[in-house]
Amino acid sequence: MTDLLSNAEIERYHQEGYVVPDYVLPAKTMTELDSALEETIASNPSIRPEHLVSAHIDRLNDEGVRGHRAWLELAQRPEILDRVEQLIGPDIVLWGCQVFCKPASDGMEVPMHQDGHYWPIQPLATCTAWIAIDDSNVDNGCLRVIPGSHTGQHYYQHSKSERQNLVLNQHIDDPHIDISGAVDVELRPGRFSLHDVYLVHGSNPNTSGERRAGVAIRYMPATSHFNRSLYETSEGSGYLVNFATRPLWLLRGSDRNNNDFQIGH
Ligand SMILES: O=C(O)CCC(=O)C(=O)O
Repeated sequence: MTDLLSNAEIERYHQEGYVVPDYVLPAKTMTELDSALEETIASNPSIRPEHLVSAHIDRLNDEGVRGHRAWLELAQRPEILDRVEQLIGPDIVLWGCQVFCKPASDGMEVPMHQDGHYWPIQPLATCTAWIAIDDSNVDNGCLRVIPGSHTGQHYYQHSKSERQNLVLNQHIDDPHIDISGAVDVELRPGRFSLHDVYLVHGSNPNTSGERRAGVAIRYMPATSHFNRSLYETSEGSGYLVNFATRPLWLLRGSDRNNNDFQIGH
C-alpha cells in the first residue's frame, strides 16, 4: 500500500465532496498512458476526444468507441483503489470510464452539472477518480468544483442547452447554486482527484495552446445495484451511452446487491 488518505482528507471528501490525494502515478505509467491516449484518439477519428465513453472496453464497444486496455489497467491500480476504498468501502465495482481530452485551442466546455441524472445506479452512489494525463490548469480548462454542493444528496435543477460546442448538453440552473464559487482543481500529470456523484462540477473550454487530457473512472460500492432496465440506452447527456450491455467489474470485495458481472464481457 502507498500512503493513504489521512483522516483529515477523508473528512474533507465527506464535507466538500472531493479530495486530491497527495500521490502521483509513476512517470513510466504516464508515458504509457500518453501513448494509449494517442492510440485511443487515432482509433476513433470521427469522435470528439472529449466524448471517449467506456474507453476502458478494449474493443469497439456498444457506445461506438474503440477502447484501449490501458484504461482498464489504470482503473485496477491499487494506488487508486486503496483510496477509493477509504471513501466508499471495501466492495468496489468499476462501471464506467470516460476519456475527456480537450485539444489545444478548441477543447470543449463541460458545463457545471451534477453526475448521475441518467446513471442506473440504485441507491445512487459513485466516486469518480479524475486522473490528469496532461498538466491540467486554469488556462487549459481544468476541472472546477463547487465544494459542499454534494451535501444532503440533493439534485439541483438543470437546464438543457442547445449550444453545439459543449461536452454535455445539461447545465446547472438553480438559484441555490452560485457557480461563481467554483474552485479550480489544478493537477500535474499523474495526480488525480476523487469526487462524489452529487458534487457540482464542470470545466471551461480550452482556448490555450496546450492539450488538456484526463480520464474519469467511475466506481460504485457493490452495495448499490446497477439497474440496466432503468435506462438501457440514453442520449440524455447529448451523446450515446448503453447501460444495457455495459460490462461491470467487481474489483474488490463481494457483490452485495445482485449485480450482473456477465453481461458485456
Ligand atoms: O473532464 C472534465 O472537464 C469534466 C469531467 C466530468 O464532468 C466528470 O468527471 O464527471
